[in-house]
Amino acid sequence: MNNKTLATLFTVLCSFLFANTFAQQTHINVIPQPNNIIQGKDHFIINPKTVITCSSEQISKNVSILSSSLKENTGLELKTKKNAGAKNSIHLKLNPVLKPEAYHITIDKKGIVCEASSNVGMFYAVQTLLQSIKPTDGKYAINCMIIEDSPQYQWRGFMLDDSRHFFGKEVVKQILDVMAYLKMNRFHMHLTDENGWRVEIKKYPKLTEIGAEGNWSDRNAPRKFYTQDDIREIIAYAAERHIMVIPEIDMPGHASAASRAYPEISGGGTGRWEGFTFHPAKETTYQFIDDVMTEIATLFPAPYIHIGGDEVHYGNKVWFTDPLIQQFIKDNNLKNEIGLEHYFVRRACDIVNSKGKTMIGWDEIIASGVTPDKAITMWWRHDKPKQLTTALNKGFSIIMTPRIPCYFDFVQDSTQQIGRRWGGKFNPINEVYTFPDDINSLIKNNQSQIMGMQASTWTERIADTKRLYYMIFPRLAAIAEDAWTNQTRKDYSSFENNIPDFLKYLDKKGINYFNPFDKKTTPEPWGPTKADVIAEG
Ligand code: TNX
Repeated sequence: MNNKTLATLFTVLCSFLFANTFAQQTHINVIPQPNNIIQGKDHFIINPKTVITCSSEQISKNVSILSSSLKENTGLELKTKKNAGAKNSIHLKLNPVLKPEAYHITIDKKGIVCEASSNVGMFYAVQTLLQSIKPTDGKYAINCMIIEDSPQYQWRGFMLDDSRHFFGKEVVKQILDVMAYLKMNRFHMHLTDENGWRVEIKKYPKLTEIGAEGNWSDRNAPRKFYTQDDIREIIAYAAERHIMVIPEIDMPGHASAASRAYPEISGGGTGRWEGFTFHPAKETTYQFIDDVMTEIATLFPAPYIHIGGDEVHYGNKVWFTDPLIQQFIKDNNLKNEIGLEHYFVRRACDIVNSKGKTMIGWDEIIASGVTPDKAITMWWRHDKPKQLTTALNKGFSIIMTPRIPCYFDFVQDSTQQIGRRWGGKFNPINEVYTFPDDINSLIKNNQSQIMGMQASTWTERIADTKRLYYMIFPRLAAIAEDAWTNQTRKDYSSFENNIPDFLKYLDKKGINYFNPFDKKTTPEPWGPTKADVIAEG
């Protein structure tokens, strides 16, 4: 046999083995499930002599993250060394070829090598590793394998409504910890709405002196809000975990708290929707929004500002009779009140763009005339799929957060009494995980426009932390895997097998949750007032 024949034989043999190994590709006990796993034989045991090594400054931050988390999880206190190539080591290696959020992990009998091109990629490698290291008979063994992973979507989000009830920065930090564990990377803060304006704006102190008073359960509750220092603290905490913080200042509707503080820019409203809108025909309103956006744009480094834009028709009755508004519609050829609403959104978009940011808005904004180069939309009205297809046809980038299955103010089990339902439907974890078929096929056919997925937690009926966590967990894990893992790699039964370890992690952190396997162990927390007991349609 000559060399050439040998080489050919070798290649054939390798590709056979390669194919075989791929055939064994399987799932591991990690959420979100990595996108590519090649299982090997044997295992590596981490012992007190194992060292952590890292050859590049660029990713070395992760050495202390890995060593302190390992100590916390396993009690093992591993030494760290600079040089690579040591036996019995966990080596963090810079691999400039990989995309920023991607990572590789190779585990063989001699040790572990994690590769990434950036701190974020290495952070995700560390998360995967930490979840994979589980004790068996008191030993920390990990199976030999190669993991090659990167996210399906760039937007893996969670939204918290801090307006209806305020939760504060310690709660936010706990949520950010769990998000990081699940490789989620977008935290959307819904900071203003009917019940409270929750972010300090220096130029308009009454927004928080008056507008931060009260909440959905109690109009007279003491004022609560984030100072600009608090926001900076949250942003820094999130950044360490590679999470971007996106602010939402809702307009022109859901503005009641701002109206209470500055009635002169209120667009009026009656009854339940008192002061619901900003006044759309006064230049002082647009000046106010410009000033607020200047502070928000400086405070939040994210390239996006969310302007809401939802449900204006709920509380804009006054627009139909206010002479100033009617005159404004005529003067600007806006046809009617809807034309005026669209005008408002376009101006808000111009203001946001003028601060160097891209606007995000709820799916109402796609009819306003804003364009996909200036704005992104969040599709939320699951009962209006046409909004999604129109947004797609218009070329918008879209973040998927349809009420069903992405709203976490909907109950997660038929036995639960407090929280929303829609025509009898609600959001159990398996449905958050699988997504409805029609949405899945739209996503599949429009991949390039789908930025990702987000769970949104509205808090009208969530008045305290215990209930908040009960609604968020463990469903957040399902959204995380929806957004990270390719559709072809998703498998509910394997995901379900991984939930118990996630629950243990939550237990360790003292975070409440609903246990889908044993409902009795986690009874539904009662709301502080009887008014919370609503299962609405
Ligand atoms: C709709 S989603 C809203 C919120 C409510 C939520 C309750 C959206 C853009 N607007 O104001 O809190 O439903 O599920």
